[in-house]
Amino acid sequence: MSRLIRTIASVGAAAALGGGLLAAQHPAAAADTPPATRFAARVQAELPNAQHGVVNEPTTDVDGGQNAAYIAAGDWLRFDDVAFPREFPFNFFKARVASGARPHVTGTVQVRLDSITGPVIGEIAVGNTGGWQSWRTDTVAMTRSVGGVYDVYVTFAGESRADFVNVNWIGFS
Ligand SMILES: [Ca+2]
Ligand SMILES: [Ca+2]
Repeated sequence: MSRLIRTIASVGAAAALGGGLLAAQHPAAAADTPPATRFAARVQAELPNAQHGVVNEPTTDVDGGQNAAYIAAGDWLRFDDVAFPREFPFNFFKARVASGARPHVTGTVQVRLDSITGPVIGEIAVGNTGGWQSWRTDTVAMTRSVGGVYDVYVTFAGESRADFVNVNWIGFS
């Protein structure tokens, strides 16, 4: 199932970038390949090492590129080998989110380390932000400080099965 969805995401990315102009402006997005290492301060949501139920699309957010979309409860993203500073561990989880969810449709963006069933160490509640490209950055304190290298899981939860959020990037501080 996830393989099929990745294929769809790749086709969508290729189609979106086929015009050339966007590809020229954002060559990194065209590769559709997660970086080997990345710093926790900002992790692009559209470049996971694995995911379920998520499709990438071009974003009109300030830095351009792509965002992860069509996200409902039960969907997830995995980012391998994310580096947090060891000497000054990070305490906050942030997510760049937008939502055109219907009234009363809300959900949460959760972060876990090294296991998709591990404890949620940070959780951001999202409802309609004014549209699927109306972006805001939400920040929450985590339940623990994080230093070192981890596989970061972003899981999505909620009562509704409807899509409730787009994510451009996540980050820590
Ligand atoms: Ca989905
Ligand atoms: Ca992005």
